[in-house]
Amino acid sequence: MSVVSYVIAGSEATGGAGIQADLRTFAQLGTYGVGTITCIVSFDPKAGWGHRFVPVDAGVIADQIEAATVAHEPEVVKIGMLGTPATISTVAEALASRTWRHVIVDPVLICKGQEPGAAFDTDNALRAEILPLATVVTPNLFEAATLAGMDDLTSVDDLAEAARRIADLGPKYVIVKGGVGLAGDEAVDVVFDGSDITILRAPKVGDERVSGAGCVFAAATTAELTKGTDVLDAVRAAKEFTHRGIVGRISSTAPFDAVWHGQQ
Ligand code: PXL
Repeated sequence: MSVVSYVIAGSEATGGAGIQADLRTFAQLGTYGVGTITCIVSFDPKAGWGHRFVPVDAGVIADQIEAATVAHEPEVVKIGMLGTPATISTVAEALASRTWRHVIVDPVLICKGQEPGAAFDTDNALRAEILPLATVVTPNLFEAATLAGMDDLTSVDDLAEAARRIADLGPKYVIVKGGVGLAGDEAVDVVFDGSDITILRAPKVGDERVSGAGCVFAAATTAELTKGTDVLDAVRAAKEFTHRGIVGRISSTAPFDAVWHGQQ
């Protein structure tokens, strides 16, 4: 079994989220991380830390995927931020041209600084072209509501309903993350495996969103699946790993802390 965890995602220049968090997570969990960059997000400290977003040329993305996949023949891939319909088509085509043991999709939909119209096209392209190729998808509350075509999700039953609807779009396993956005003392995740719902709970660590939590959760799931763990145990381990990183978070002059596990 390959020891390579492959990620196709965006760069987030403060290092808290995106491919930086993914590759760090792979290393922490003992897999060999290989990354392909789809876009570059550079928050702007001069303008309220808003997103500056630059897509990587589709041909350059295809070249990176060719180099990575021919060199390593990875079996497990995580898809993070894609950002444009052109990128989505390029990545979908590359994914479909190989067989994978697992394709983990973190459906990063919105990046402030993108045109709302463009984001709508991007959401639809992700739903139509990437989700059918996913074995595991990890939407947060907002992403789950958007993909499921539901209004606000406010209860565990709503999360379960969204998970069922998203499974109809193709992914075998859907994990809807309640996070800090769902009321209550616990961070609740709902896992749907195509027939059963499993509910995972952990105490919330404060009420602030911590940068990189979603990226690290999907990346940790990817690393565990690379090592041959089954999906439910991989998700449980990823939740525990992410929880520890939220507790150990690192601060910076940016207005949000980032997931960090301290010196190992
Ligand atoms: O956390 C979502 C995310 C993922 N990937 C990139 C990002 C962000 C959020 O800013 O910039 C590249």
